[in-house]
Amino acid sequence: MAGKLQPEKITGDLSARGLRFGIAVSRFNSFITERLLSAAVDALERSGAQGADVTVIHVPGAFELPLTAKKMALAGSYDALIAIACILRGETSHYDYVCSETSRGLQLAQMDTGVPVIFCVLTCDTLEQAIDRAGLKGGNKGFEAGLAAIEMAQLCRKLRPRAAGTTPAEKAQRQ
Ligand code: INI
Repeated sequence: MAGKLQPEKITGDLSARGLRFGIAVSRFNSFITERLLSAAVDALERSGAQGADVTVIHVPGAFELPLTAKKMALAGSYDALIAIACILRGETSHYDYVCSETSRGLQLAQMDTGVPVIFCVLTCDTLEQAIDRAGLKGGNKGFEAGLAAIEMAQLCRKLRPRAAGTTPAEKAQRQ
């Protein structure tokens, strides 16, 4: 008979107490990015993060986020990182290069280091679209990023490699 098996479920809870977070934020389009930053810090604080456990680093633009995130991850001081920027489409193809390299670089940073890097990068056609996502109609993507950082930090703690000799297969072999 099917349907009896109860799978083990692993989830990251939303308590930030005792966790350390790094936030890299772009100065470009700071009217938007500072609002995203405030909301991200608000989410961490309301979930129990202490002031000393949150570090904010400002960078010139979105394109500088991947290297900054990777260096922060390699420092070993953070359970999760948040990368914040706002990229607005202009008249040339510059937007496409900045978007693709920023997203690719941030994904590489988390895959190379194993430290979660939350993608809080708005990619918008208009300033109005960005404003909507930084505290107006579309909520605030910074707050969502703060919660995602906590969840991923908690999840990654639970997914740490087991010590040698303690996997279920190894235990079964000894019996
Ligand atoms: N950086 C942004 O964060 N947002 C933008 O909209 C943007 N535009 O449109 O040019 C932008 N450009 C700067 C870029 O991120 C780098 O800082 C710059 O090229 C220096 O490397």
